[in-house]
This record gives sequence, C-alpha cells and structure tokens, in this order.
Amino acid sequence: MGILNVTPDSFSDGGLFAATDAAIAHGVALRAAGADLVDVGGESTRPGAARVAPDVETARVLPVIEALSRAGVPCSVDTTRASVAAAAVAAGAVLVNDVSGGLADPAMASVVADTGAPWVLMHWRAHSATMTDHAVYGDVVAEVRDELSARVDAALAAGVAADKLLLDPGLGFAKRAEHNWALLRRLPDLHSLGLPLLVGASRKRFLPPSGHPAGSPADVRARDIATAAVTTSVAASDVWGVRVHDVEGNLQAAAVAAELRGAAPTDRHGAPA
Ligand code: PMM
Repeated sequence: MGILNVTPDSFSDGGLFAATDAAIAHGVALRAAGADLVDVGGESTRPGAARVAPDVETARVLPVIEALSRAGVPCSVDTTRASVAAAAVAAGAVLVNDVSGGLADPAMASVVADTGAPWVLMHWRAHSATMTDHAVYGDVVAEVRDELSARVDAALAAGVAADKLLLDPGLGFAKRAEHNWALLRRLPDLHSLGLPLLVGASRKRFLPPSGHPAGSPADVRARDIATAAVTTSVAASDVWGVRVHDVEGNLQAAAVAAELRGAAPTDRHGAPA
C-alpha cells in the first residue's frame, strides 16, 4: 500500500503533494512502482495535529480518488469519517482505511456495511491532538489485541462481514517507541485474532536514525532504510500488507522475505511471476 497524503501539513512529504494534480501524478507513480493500493488521506494524523473540517477533507481526497480510479489505479481512503468514506467509495475507492477502527465516527460501521467495502480497523485510542496522553500500557500487545478484538465485535454487530475486516496495530498512535517495538516483536500474537494484518511503520519517528533535525527531509528519507528492514521482518510473519512511502524499496525488502521463506516469487502487483 503506497501512501498518498493530500495534506499541506503531512510530516512525511512536507505538503509537496497537496495540489491535486501533483497528488494524482504521485499516485500514478506509486502504482507504477508496484503498489497494489494507493492510500489517499486528507487529514494529517501526526501526533498533535488538529482536525480539518469534513468538507476540506472531502475536497482534498475526492478528486484524487476519482482521477486515480478512472486511470485504473486501485485506491483506498484513509479517513475516520463515515461521510468521507461513503463519498470515496462512490468515487471508486476499493477499501476503507480507518485509523480509529470505527471509534471516531459512530456512523462508520453502517456506511462500511452498506458499501460492502473491506475495512481496516487500526488500533487507536484518541485523536491526534491528545493521543500521546493515552500511551499508557501494562502489556501493550495484550491490550492492543483486546481492544482490536472489541472493534471487530462492534463491526460484526453492525453487519460488516468478517471476511471484509483487516487489522492494524497502529504503530505510533498512542504509543511510545518501546510500545511500537514490542508490537513488532510480538506481531504473531495478533494473528490469533484470525484476520489479515496491515502494518504502518514507514518513516515513523521511533525508527532509526535519530541524528538529523526532527522532521527535516534528510531525517524523514533516511528512515526508508529502517522501514524496509521492518518490512522484511513483518513479511516473514505473514502480514497482509505494509503501508509505505517508498514502494520500490519495500517491494525489494518483501522479495527478500519471500526468498527466505522459500515462497514463489511474485511480480510487482502480487501475481505469480
Ligand atoms: N499511519 C498513518 C496514517 N494512516 N493507516 C494505517 N492503517 N496504519 C498506519 O500505521 C497509519 C495509517 C500516519 O502516517 P503518515 O502520516 O506517514 O501517513
């Protein structure tokens, strides 16, 4: 899954792709680099970020999803809002990536059930403005697993089919570095929930290196190497996907994991080579 943040304040692309045309071009490039899905988001979830109005979020993502879908690029929508998810699926999005796991908007579950779209439930405790206050755990892996399990129960109760659900541990969301590492170390524990897993470590602050000024372009891009290392490791524990900025580098990392597992090599879009 390639990341396309259509947000002027995104920490990872510095707002470079905020303009719709540039965003569409970047989405096409992510697909050409081998992304199975391009994840289009219009609201920054950087720690401390303020929320944007629903109409601003919709105006950022809809034209991009429409254009990419028309061009044959499969898109997901990264949103916690039911109204944005509904409009995005109508515009062609094939999956709803909800970082709140359905907690932020009580209408999300029924919208997802109505559309029949697959739904990523990410582990989440609070909106970005206050999430660092919630980074308190006894056993982080057990708590994330239990809280995700509760979100699955809520989704099923709302009529979403079990085979449409995917889970994500939510690295960096209400989690300090030690929590992120514990989740990566014990990722197989989350397989006990019996659903496909998505992992989003790309360029996050807990990864090395930490030497550059925080948020500088060198700092952000340097973490692509550590991101690829994480991908090799999680691919070995059989995750469904990784959400990344550098599609090409992470495909190479996944290819290494496939060789080490003795799995059949796949082409860039996942079909047997
Ligand atoms: N991380 C971010 C945004 N959306 N979605 C999922 N499913 N998992 C994540 O870890 C995740 C996400 C924040 O990262 P970004 O600002 O680089 O997009």
